Amino acid sequence: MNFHAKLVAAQSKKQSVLCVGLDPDIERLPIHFYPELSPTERILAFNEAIIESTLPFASSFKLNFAFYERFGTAGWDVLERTRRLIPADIPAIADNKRGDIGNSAKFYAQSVFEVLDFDACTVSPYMGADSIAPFLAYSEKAAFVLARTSNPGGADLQEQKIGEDSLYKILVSQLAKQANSHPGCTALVVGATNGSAMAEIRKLAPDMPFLIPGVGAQGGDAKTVMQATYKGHGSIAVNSSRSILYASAGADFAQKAAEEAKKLMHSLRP
Ligand code: OMP
Repeated sequence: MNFHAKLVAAQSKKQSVLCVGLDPDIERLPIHFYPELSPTERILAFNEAIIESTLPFASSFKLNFAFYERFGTAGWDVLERTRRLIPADIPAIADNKRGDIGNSAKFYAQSVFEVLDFDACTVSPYMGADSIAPFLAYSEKAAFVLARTSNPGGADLQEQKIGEDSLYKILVSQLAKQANSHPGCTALVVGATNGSAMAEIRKLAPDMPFLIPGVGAQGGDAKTVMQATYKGHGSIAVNSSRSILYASAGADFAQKAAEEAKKLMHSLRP
């Protein structure tokens, strides 16, 4: 089953577009949670508890590699082990924001899709079509290309005008055209913090799946996201990390994470 079919199936089953972000920050883990373990083993135990408690409400999970790579080899090991904790019928998205010449990108794609066995990953479009192509060569997987990001600096380049249009719109139009030759594989990252950009992108790419981060800690609004982008099961995966992971710093963190995930799931219904 390819990534998109898996996402559609998981979202239909759970009636949820929520993507739980596994971005574990060791400084924010509950202080009394396995204090005897090493930092990376604590992270693994934390992830296990979060996956278990939020699974009824999550139709995908996303791992941002920064939170693992910072620990070197031990962090990479926990990244691999965390990925394996995600059930086979739930899409696992690697947030690694790759982008390089084709000859190098093909090995990044091999690493994330074959070795780590993620279902999708994030890709930076700055180096152009040949830097994205190696990811699209995997017909069972998907590449989420950064279109209009949620951060304040997202405007610096993405909103620059080239002729009449801003750079992000030119990018999305080009990707939407080529998406037909890779159905379900080409997807977009669209930040939740900019309502008009979300709506513009959906107009230009009516059929492409969006990964939408920025709800929760970054202030994006669930209702605006749904109105601007939702087009049925598999059309969007809305990520939130900190608002769920750190809903409580106490012994009840997993229960509070589940409550927060459930609340967010309900607010993300059409
Ligand atoms: P929270 O702000 O804690 O919910 O985390 C958001 C997650 O989405 C982090 O892993 C970010 O790195 C990621 N992200 C954004 O916040 N904004 C973007 O525009 C793109 C991403 C991403 O590619 O996932």
